Amino acid sequence: MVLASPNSIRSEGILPSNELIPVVDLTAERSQVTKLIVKACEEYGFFKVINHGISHEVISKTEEAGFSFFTKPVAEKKVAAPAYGCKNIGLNGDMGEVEYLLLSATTHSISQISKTISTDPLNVSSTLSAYTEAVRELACEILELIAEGLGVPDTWIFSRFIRDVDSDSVLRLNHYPPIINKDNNKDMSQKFTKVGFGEHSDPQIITILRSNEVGGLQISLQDGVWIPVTPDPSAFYVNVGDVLEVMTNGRFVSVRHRAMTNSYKCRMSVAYFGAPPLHATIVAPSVMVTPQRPSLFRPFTWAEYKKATYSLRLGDTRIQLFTNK
Ligand code: GA4
Repeated sequence: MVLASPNSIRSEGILPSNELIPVVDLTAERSQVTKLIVKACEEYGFFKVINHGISHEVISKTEEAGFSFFTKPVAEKKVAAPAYGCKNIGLNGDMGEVEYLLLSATTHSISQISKTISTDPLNVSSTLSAYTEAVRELACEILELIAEGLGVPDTWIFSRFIRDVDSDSVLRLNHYPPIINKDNNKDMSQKFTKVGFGEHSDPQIITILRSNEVGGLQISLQDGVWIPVTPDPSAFYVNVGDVLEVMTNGRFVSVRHRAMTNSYKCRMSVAYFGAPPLHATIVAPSVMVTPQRPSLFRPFTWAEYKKATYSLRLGDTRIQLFTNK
């Protein structure tokens, strides 16, 4: 496959549908749920969750807060920098057709940032806090189901990190403005699709993602083959992050994904990245290490991993830096 330019993607190498993506109904029978989640994490590092129990009100208020911020004039949005960013991703020159709010997922940080993003900061702060608490709880529930499904005796082994008061979890709102097709020719829409957020895996433990009804997210199964994820505003999508790959001793895969822009409509996504505290040591529980599956990674702290992440480019793989010799 030859790409016309790094930012414009042709349809080759993109599978037409996402019927492959596993759907987990959290109200189904528990042992079925744990099995399905483990299988999805092993095969894709990605799945969709329905009947998650998070109220429509919490979700829609967060979407409203996001849109009312992103539709402000640029000069007003810049007041929220460095939480607000436009096009620049990370510290090493990565760029994308995206603007975002990136904040630490703590009540204090949310309330501070709310003062710079809204004229009704108390309202925005309580909206974003309620959303963060709800998705954190969902992440914990999923991580406990995972531990159970893997047969780890301490079922809080993964969720404890993100329940910790010192958890380094973050919340990100991404806004992908449309790439306007001046010819207004729908057949040409592929040509006007650009990379909103380039290919990468998430460094943390787990990501809980949701978007409005506009598509753009794609996951990578094998090199060069991308699967578009059909948007479902009533569901959440779950990504396995690098830390969970390490803590399952490579049994789960951290999914590589990217977000493309839409020619006509704004996409907004909200992602909660569940992370350990900076001082926490990342190591697979002993049941994950067997003679058939010897320990793949050396122990390291989340601070070390985060430092490596920010010293590299967005699309780089960092996990290899932490393998056992
Ligand atoms: C990808 C996942 C999260 O959005 C993020 C991103 C972070 C950033 O935008 O500051 C990174 C990126 C993400 C991975 C590699 C580094 C760090 C940009 C970048 C080039 C907040 C995260 O934790 O890692």
